Amino acid sequence: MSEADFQLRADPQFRADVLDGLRGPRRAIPARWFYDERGSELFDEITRLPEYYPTRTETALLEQCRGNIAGHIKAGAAVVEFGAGSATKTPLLLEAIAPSAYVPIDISGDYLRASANFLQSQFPSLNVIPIEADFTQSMALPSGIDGAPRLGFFPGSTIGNFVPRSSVNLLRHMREILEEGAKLLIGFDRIKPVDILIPAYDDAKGVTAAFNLNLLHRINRELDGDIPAGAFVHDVRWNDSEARIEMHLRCIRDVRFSVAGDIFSMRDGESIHTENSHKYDLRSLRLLLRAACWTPLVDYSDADNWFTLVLAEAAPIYAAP
Ligand code: AVI
Repeated sequence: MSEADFQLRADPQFRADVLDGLRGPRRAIPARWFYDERGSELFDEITRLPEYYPTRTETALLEQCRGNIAGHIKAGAAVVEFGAGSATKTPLLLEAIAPSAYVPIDISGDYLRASANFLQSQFPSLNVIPIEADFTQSMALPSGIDGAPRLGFFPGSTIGNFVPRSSVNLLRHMREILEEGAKLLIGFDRIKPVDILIPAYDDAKGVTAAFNLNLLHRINRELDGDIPAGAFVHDVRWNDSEARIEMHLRCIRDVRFSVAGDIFSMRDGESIHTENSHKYDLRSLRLLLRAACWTPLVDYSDADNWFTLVLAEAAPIYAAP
């Protein structure tokens, strides 16, 4: 492929994030770049692994508490999902709420349309309005839901993939999109023993390792790189002071490689930080919501306190002492 061809094919933001991330003294690449087609397939496989408890715990919890959640939601509400809907969790909520409309928002058009078509087939009379957009950026909701009470839905503990300052910014932004008086149903993964957390991100079959290493293959393919993926291993750490799981790609020998024409070298033992997954206790997750002007109304946790769903309200901002 010529230099010109590869410049055309590469996403300029991906290129900038990778080059900046590899240059720094603490190398790091944003986790959102995991999700090319192969990465999304591998993530899907992760959610079904025995070690990866969040998906099944949140689904069971939603099944259990959805009747109670529905009791807090006004009739005729529109459900606005941040991300394309899952084939299991979203129907549970839609059945319980019986909303007037369902608005999934996702940056990946193909994935969004496939998921919206599936949900429309499950709920033929529901007004499904998919929006292809990056919900971290400024955007407007469709006029078709003007005047309807709004329920935002952000499951999956995806909020944990943002560092605290970014998660507060994102939650504030969601409040602006949904507007005052809206509610938000959001999933948080809880702090738990390290011997449960580490295997959830370092499974016996090596699916999470493949998910992490896929990032190097994506860089090589899309950014004309020659990173020797075999010289890197999947490395999972619990960072106790930040209350988060970290994923890294650690070199097991000295390497020198090029990406998009730039040359990089790394020493044996150095790593690229590829993901954070923050875990919360009840107080810290409530504080995070309050910091973003969301008032927690009710929370629901499973019997082991492994996962919590919170229903919060975008209350008016009063002067406070
Ligand atoms: C998408 N997100 C909530 C997952 C998590 O648990 O942080 C991503 C993931 N990374 C490795 N396994 C799962």
